[in-house]
Amino acid sequence: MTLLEDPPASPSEPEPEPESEPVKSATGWRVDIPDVTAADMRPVKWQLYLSFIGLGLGILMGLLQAFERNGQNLYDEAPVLQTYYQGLTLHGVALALVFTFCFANALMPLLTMRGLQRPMASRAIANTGLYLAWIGTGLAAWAILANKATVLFTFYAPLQATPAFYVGAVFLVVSTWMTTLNMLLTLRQWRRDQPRGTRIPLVAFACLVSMLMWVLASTGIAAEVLYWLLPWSLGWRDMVDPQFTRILFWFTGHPIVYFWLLPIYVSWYCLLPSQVGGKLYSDGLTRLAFISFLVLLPVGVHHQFTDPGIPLSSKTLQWLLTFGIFYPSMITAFSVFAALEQGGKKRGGKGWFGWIFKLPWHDPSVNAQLLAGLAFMLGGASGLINASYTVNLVVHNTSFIVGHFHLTVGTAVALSIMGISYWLVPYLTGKRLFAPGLAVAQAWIWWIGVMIFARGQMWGGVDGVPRRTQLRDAAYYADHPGWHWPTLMTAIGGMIMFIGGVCFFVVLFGTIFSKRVVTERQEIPITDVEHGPKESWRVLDSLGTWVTIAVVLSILVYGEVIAHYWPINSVSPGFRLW
Ligand code: HAS
Repeated sequence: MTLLEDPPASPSEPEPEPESEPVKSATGWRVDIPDVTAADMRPVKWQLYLSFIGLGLGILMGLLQAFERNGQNLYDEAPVLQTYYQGLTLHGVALALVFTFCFANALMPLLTMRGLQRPMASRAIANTGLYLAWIGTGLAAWAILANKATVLFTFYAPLQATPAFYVGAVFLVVSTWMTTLNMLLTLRQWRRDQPRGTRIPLVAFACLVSMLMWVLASTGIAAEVLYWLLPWSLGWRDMVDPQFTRILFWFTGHPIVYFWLLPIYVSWYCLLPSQVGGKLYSDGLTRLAFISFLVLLPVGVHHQFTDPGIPLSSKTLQWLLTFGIFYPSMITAFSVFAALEQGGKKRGGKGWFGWIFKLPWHDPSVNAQLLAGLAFMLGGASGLINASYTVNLVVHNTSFIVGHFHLTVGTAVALSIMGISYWLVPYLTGKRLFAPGLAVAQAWIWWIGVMIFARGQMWGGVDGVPRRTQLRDAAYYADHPGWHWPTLMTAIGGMIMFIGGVCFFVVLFGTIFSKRVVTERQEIPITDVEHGPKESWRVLDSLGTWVTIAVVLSILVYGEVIAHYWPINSVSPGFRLW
């Protein structure tokens, strides 16, 4: 049987009812995955800790950026850092690549293990992925801190970084491939043990589809770095084509946002409903939503609406596909709202809105994810503004985009990760959550901060405030009329977010170093489904079919872009800022 082979058809489809067995019981702390040992949990835990290091570095840089918007340049005072752009690179790489990737490397295998009720197939692969992630992060961090990679997180040519930066990025991406390979091998083992036709448990299915989407999507950035940027940085290649490498970057660069988002969607679909006492509406609809993200991955040109060298036909096609990929998020909004409403009503909530107040807002994990979801409604709406071709001409390269992505990745994703951590860290460490009241306050502080921050960025953006620019150092921008209030709001909001971030780390360290151990069995709150797999099409489980469709569509859509662009025009030497 191949890894992605379709599940064999069978008239009956018994749901697996695996026995859960304790794995750790010295203090009474046990987890709900049979046969899993501390050695199986180690890569999960250390991927998570690396992710938190990324978060910590990122929010520290965010504080400096907030001060910059308030007219104070702290980069001259800060140790190691030399420029605003160096700090901004660290901010972007630490958050967009390290924090998110390593969180996926932790959560996705854990939930796959929970779904399939067995440890990962290969401890060696899991550990290799872990080492690659740590070494990759170390290399990239060294390059950035040495000011040899001030190229921002998009590392567009012709800006050139030292080779260590690209090698670090490659290692980080390969660590995610290792995770995916291990998950697929685990699926294969599981299939061997199941009666023919057994449906893949929903949570494991969602994790697998998300990772497969990312592996396909990351081929663009892999080709860009391995064939062009790394050899160019090593001096083995004199010139590159900046526009062509940008096309490759954005092939990966849009689906990368779904790689950040989908672990959160797994939590919103498969865990949050049970945390609030509700049920997920439909197994089939959920599978369809995840498959849509896989199939509709070639939409990166919507980041390049203003770029030359890409024909209007490609821009129009990808604009249409972008509106297509809006639907799985609408399915998500419907499904999650339905589950929340059911949970709230079971708790005595009445009427159209009464159930909202009955949700368990006092639970730090639920509270953070609800607030993250509320922010995402605005983040999603602003995504549609960006995606509208003509309106994009107004907002592109302005701070409006920064407002958009702090509502999406900066809150829907980051705040959900914090919320998930409030059950995940106790689950992995056997320690009780420290200061749950502070954890609830933390999420509110972050959320209030981002509302002010994003309002400032978006207001400024429509008035033309550029993004990725040290405003206070540019004479024309420094006292630009009309920009005072939006940039001040950005500064204040950013500082409030920083306080929310510090509170998160207080709770985190308090938990990890706590002496208060958990004594009961730790359970991942997997949700029940109202319309289960018996009511959904078997073909949805056919991972091979969906991957093939995604590959064919990507070749067709990007074939048109590349055919029009050809031949590659390598004209640019590297520009080094060191
Ligand atoms: Fe985006 C640029 C379009 C989603 C991140 N985006 C960016 C950049 C980033 C980013 C980082 O078309 C900048 C990249 C750079 O450096 O240049 N984006 C979209 C669209 C969507 C979208 C159409 N973006 C995201 C997500 C991101 C993200 C998700 C990170 C995770 N974006 C664009 C475009 C650009 C862009 C253009 C280029 C702009 C330019 O010119 O440079 C959609 O997928 C959004 C769909 C989402 C929804 C929301 C559904 C709501 C839900 C919440 C349910 C509520 C709950 C809570 C659960 C329709 C699911 C209930 C609570 C209670 C209390 C009841």
